[in-house]
Amino acid sequence: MIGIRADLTEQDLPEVYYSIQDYSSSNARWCPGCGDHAILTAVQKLCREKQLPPEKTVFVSGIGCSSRFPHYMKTYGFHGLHGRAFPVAEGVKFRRPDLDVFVVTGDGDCCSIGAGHWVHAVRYNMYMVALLFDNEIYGLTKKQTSPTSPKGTFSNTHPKGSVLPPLNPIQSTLGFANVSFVAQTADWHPAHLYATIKKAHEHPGFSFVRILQRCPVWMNHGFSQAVAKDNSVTLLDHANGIELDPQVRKSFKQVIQHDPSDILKAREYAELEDSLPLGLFYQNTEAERYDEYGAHNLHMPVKERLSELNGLLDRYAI
Ligand SMILES: Cc1ncc(C[n+]2csc(CCOP(=O)(O)OP(=O)(O)O)c2C)c(N)n1
Ligand code: SF4
Ligand SMILES: [Mg+2]
Repeated sequence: MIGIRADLTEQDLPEVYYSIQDYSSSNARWCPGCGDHAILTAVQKLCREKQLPPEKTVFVSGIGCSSRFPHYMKTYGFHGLHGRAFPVAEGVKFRRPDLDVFVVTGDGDCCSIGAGHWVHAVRYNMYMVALLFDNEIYGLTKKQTSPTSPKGTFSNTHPKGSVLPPLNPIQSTLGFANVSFVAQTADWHPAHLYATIKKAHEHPGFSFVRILQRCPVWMNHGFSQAVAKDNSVTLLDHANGIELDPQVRKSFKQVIQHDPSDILKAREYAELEDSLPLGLFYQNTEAERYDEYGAHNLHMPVKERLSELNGLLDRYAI
């Protein structure tokens, strides 16, 4: 018979240390050279550095190559419906504010079919990290034009080249109500990628991170200029911005000092086209958070909760 040792206290339990293996599930099935691999590595590293308990961490995604992400994390996960990652994540956070919630979404998933949810996820400002893997194409379904595809992109839906100007996810997010954190990074800058995700995770609210992500299979020209030429990327730097090792900061040839509390300047820099801006565009830690309203009755006794619910329902009786 197994008995419970009454003399043992919490201090007597062995200390748990989570290693990268504790966060890695099966081998990722993305193509060789896909930027998603680098993002997975950065996220697993963050989980280890922060020692996030895997049973208290949730990755929610929609549908797409990027949305396969939860399968490769040994945490909780929800691989949902195309464009619907945000409402699922909001439901999780609303009732379980103790969980660390991450959303993984693609440019099609977020900016096309899921665009309505994107607007309100920003406005709700619930405490979670949203990672937009932007490869400027529909990857999983083999090359259709996405809302972020550059004008003139040849694809299965536009064999003669796409005709509309692309949507800029940073510019759009900076225009949504109650926006509180907007950053941009790139899969080919591992130190910047890691530091950005870390800053996003520390933000008390909804942090939106657009990650420029290479898809060498269907978008092999994507970001090639920026990868090849140092002057195609500009670092937005500031003491309150993304924290970088001085050696890493030095590797950026073009640097602009940008105070992330200045939303007007942030909108201006979001429009930079010749040189892709990487860094923290905007942060406001004081914005209203909707998840705080969901947690108000969590510790209420069941009887009290039921009577409150009945009272509410009575108000709507016809
Ligand atoms: C309701 C619905 N419409 C269309 C699809 C087909 N579909 C699956 S993934 C996808 C686009 C994925 O592109 P993106 O979100 O950019 O992700 P990526 O594969 O590039 O990472 C589409 C149109 C679907 N699964 N469900
Ligand atoms: S198709 Fe593109 S986005 Fe999808 S796994 Fe392959 S390289 Fe990555
Ligand atoms: Mg895509």
